[in-house]
Amino acid sequence: MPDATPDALTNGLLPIASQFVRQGQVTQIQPLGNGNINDTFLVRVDAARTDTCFVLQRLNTQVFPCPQQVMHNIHIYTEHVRQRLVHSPPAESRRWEIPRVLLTQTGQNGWLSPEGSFWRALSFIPQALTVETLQTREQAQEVGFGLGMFHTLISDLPPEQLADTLVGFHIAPRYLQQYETVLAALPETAEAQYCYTFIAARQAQIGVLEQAKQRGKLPLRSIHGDPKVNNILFDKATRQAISLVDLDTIKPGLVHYDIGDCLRSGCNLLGEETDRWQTVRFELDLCESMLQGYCAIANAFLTPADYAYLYDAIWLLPYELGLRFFTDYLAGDVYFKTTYAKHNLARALVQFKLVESIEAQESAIRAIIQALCKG
Ligand code: GN1
Ligand code: MG
Repeated sequence: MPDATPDALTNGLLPIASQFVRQGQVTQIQPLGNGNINDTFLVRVDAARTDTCFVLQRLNTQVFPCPQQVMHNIHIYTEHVRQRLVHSPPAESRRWEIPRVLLTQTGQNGWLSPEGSFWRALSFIPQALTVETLQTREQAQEVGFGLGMFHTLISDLPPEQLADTLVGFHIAPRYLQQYETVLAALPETAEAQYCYTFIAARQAQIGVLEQAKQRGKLPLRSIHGDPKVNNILFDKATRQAISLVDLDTIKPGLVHYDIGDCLRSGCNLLGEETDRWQTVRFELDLCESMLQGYCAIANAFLTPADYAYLYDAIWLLPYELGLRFFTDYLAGDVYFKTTYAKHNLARALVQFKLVESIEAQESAIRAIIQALCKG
């Protein structure tokens, strides 16, 4: 939607937002965040002279073909965590928030528009902020702790209770197969050649986590699927992590997908949207703090085998995402939203630079993991 002003964009949304309002009137609708898949808005409602907000989202049904399964998983997750926080909260007590699904006026958990779009609403968590990139070790430690808290709270949620809402998500070898089917369209630019060579040189390693899963070394667990740093909410006053939002990809998987994804997004000071891809690097000190924060709480359920594959996860997830972005660039930008012609190519280059930086610091990263494993 490149040429739509925020107003033009949101005006047509009033009838949709109103489906989720039981009391009061919608006073404002603004775009919220910058997700690559769904469309997200903040809706302000004036009810009985108090101002309240909620989050309105259109689920991308090209990506999530069964919205009801997504809602089912969110329901299972939120109910499980609510119970768990009451009956067996983690030792460390702190503010921890779970978004609530808001129902329509007719009591449904979503609304299907006449054109076939699926809309749903979630409660807005107040007194919170998000960041696009991390700058300090304290923030990194909090992000790690937040992911660890999220995993701990669902560590006793059997993954069989969750539907597979996005088949093949984070199954890295499948992304390689998809890439191979679009390769015929490889443009002869230096950047595309760099990506092609980069992928080819490493593709033998792409199955590292899936093989460990198949051999029974790494168990399927309930996971988040998309814990990028901007999905962590920090308390405005204490700056502690208080929630992990964007719950659409909660499903069975390996915690390694989450750990790798969180580190690849958090340990890159320039962020994944930078156009200065040549200078992207993986920050070792942020990596250390994030893993320390994570293990401080996740140590309770992590096994020695989990630790043994942490480096592979840190290496694989940026490689996988670079591959996904590059494939989408070659396929004509059919999956990730873009705002300019070579956007997905630029994003791929950023991820591949991170991988290079991780490889160059492999022994230092392994030493950090080793120290945590013993600690
Ligand atoms: C997508 O939409 P967003 O930004 O929350 C993608 C993630 C990627 C991320 C990269 C369902 O997430 O896997 O890591 O972009 N989500 C899906 O920014 O594919
Ligand atoms: Mg997401």
